[in-house]
Amino acid sequence: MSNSDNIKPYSGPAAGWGALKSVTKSWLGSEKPLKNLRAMLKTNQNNGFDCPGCAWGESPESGMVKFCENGAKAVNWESTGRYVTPEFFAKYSVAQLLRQTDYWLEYQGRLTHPMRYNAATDHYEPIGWDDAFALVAKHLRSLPAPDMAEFYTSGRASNEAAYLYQLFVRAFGTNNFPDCSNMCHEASGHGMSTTLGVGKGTVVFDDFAKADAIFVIGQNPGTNHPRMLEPLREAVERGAQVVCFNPLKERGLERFQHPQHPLEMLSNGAEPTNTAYFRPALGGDMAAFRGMAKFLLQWEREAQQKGEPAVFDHDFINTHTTGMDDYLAEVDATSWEQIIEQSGLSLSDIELAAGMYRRAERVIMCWAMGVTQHKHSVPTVQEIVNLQLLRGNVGKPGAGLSPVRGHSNVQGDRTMGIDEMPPAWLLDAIEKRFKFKAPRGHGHNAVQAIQAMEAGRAKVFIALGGNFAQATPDTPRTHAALKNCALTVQISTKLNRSHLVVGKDAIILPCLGRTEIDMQAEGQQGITVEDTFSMVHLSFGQLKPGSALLRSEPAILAGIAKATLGNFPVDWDYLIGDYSRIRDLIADTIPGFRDFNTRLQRPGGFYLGNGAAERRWHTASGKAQFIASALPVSLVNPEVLARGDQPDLILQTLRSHDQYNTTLYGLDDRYRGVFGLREVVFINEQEIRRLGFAPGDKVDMVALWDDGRERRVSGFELVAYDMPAGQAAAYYPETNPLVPLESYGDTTFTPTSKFVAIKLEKAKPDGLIVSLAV
Ligand SMILES: Nc1nc2c(c(=O)[nH]1)N[C@H]1C(S)=C(S)[C@@H](COP(=O)(O)OP(=O)(O)OC[C@H]3O[C@@H](n4cnc5c(=O)[nH]c(N)nc54)[C@H](O)[C@@H]3O)O[C@H]1N2
Ligand SMILES: Nc1nc2c(c(=O)[nH]1)N[C@H]1C(S)=C(S)[C@@H](COP(=O)(O)OP(=O)(O)OC[C@H]3O[C@@H](n4cnc5c(=O)[nH]c(N)nc54)[C@H](O)[C@@H]3O)O[C@H]1N2
Ligand SMILES: [Mo]
Repeated sequence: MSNSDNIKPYSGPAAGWGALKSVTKSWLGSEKPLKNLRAMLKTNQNNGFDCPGCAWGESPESGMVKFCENGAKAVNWESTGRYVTPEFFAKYSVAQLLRQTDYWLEYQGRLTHPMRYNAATDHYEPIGWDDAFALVAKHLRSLPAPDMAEFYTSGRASNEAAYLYQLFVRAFGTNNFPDCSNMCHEASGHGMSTTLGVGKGTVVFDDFAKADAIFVIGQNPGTNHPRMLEPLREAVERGAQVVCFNPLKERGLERFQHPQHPLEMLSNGAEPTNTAYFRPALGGDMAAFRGMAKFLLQWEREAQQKGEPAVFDHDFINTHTTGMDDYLAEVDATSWEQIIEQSGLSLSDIELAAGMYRRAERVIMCWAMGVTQHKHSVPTVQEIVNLQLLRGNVGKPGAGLSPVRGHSNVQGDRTMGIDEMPPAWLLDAIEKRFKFKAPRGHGHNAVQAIQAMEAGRAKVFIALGGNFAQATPDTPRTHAALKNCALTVQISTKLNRSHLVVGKDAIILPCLGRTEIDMQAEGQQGITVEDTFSMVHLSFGQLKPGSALLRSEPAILAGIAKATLGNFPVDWDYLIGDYSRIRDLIADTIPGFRDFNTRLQRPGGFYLGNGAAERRWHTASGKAQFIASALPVSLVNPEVLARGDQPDLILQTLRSHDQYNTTLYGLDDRYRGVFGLREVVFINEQEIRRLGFAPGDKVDMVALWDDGRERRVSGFELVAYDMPAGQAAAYYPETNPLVPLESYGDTTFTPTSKFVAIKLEKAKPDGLIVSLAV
């Protein structure tokens, strides 16, 4: 057996000709190419709108048109000329829609009308806005306790929407704020606040131009943050090092061509962007960084003996840090055997990486989901910080920590108080400003929200964007949990599976997207977002709304709030008339936003500031804190091995090039050579044969987790791929049925999406493709 025609190796570079061709194709394939082009040109410019793609930021000075292939797709996807109307819902029952693929569902276009589910007919039917708000209010008010409602947020929501949402929900009486961040960068926030006293990255865009080395750990920028490739390429041109830690050779990191340098594209002259590429075991990064620290310590001791210049930055360590001795004792206590075994790297690889780190005066460490979606992600982030502290690589130009965020405003949403464990100062500030008692207990994160709905402890589920049913783990269980609700509400732009996994009552509230003009009583409104470098800026929609009935996210939230609480604790309609009134409330209650409306007028927006970047440490000790943790005894959970079954492979679930999270723009993954197909699993060819299969075979993947449930996805094609032994990689969300709800990060509750222990079985001939089955 050999692979199907869908699998063809890709030899071109990333982001060059192929990218532009693909973008052009999606423009031409769209009903409104000219309109989209106009929108594109305003993306990420002053007075334009913030790209609804990723959270990567730009230099505030740059006036250049900045876009990337995947930003183009995001804009194009939102400003489609296809619509999901009441006629559409009259034509298809929910049962019929459930049989369609995720790709098909979103491809149908923009939602146009508020709709209510009718269980008797199994169809959605139109409902007026006021009736919809009244229905939501009735459900909320009839709950025995406010904690029986869950309020989900996806990271596209604006600051203004997020702020109103948290105000309403807290006035209603709960901190149940599960959000996409729970499944994403939660470990970065925890790991950095405990060590540096800030939960956000310490670098700004301009630091990349000053760094001597940039480490890119567990991140695939060629697909997920394409605009980041430009500073990486510039770094290499300057002679700086780009050091990658990734088990897969991701195309964007290997070779790169920039679409804004057409000459280079003509010559097809791709150049290497990285100076070293290390391919660790899944979850092996903490061990790898521990190994690097062990080399640094050895070299520091040798330097001391020989009276040579120190390897550590002792001035920085003495003035600014605490806990180093305990940490170094832990480094000494960690054996090389364990480091090599767990990292999956050789001693010489680790020495090479440590040497590159030592040679660089200024180092930026970047990371994303390859670091944060593991059981031990918090200590892994802390280990990255420890290493940076040893050489004073925090709070100086060209150096620092950069967890590269996902959704375009996920960082801003947390700043606005979308937080199930809100800090006391936030609640104090809210109580002082609004004169109501804010709930003090911890609310639910995403995993706890599913558990609560499953057990009937939560009965109303409201989603501000996103696709909760597909983005979360243990798909059949999550679906059952949602169906167990009395009411599910989706505030969204496009149809997805979450709209179809309905509670007894269900409502769809269609909203404006970021590309669209938002007119309110006092005129056109802009919204604000915060990028991964803590820059806050305004964004104005440019396009005519997809339907006259659409309302903005803030207006919809205000409608629900007013119907539920009346004009308490604020006059909701008044706020919606002019969003600068919402921003005044933000300025009153959220640190860093003083004179919010005035400072926003500055081109490029303003910087929120970052204590650690200025070497001010808001930690318990008042210093930057080394944290000493032992490496995990085993990376594999006891629940996996409970029956004495050894996994065949460890699976990571990741993104293709043609998707934005659960939104599938197409079925190709060009850089990895997959076309028109998503049910594939990448494995090293020798491993495929070791397990008794051949490339092209169809298999089932079965997760190992000892709780009596079967977790299986079926009919995945085996693709031989250059990657380390013992590993597999397949796309999310199709593989979410394999991720056990109870398999999450310590203290973060982030599902271990990059570490799922699996067995391979020959596909059952009648195997269902699970992304279709509910
Ligand atoms: N076009 C596009 N852009 C996006 C998104 C999208 O879906 N599409 N999603 C947005 C969001 S919400 C986010 S959070 C980001 C996600 O951005 P990424 O984190 O880049 O996304 P993933 O596809 O999950 O890729 C994880 C990468 O980590 C590697 N990896 C997996 N496990 C490990 C490990 O244990 N160690 C190491 N060192 N590497 C590992 C994988 O091989 C892969 O290259 O992108 C954002 N931007
Ligand atoms: N197995 C596995 N699971 C994962 C991950 C993984 O790597 N592996 N990654 C996790 C990560 S990092 C994240 S961030 C989550 C993402 O989880 P979510 O944020 O919940 O999912 P998205 O797919 O981004 O949501 C897409 C939907 O958002 C709606 N939408 C789009 N734009 C707007 C808008 O402007 N306003 C509103 N109101 N709605 C809008 C549309 O209806 C669209 O269908 O998934 C997580 N799940
Ligand atoms: Mo994310």
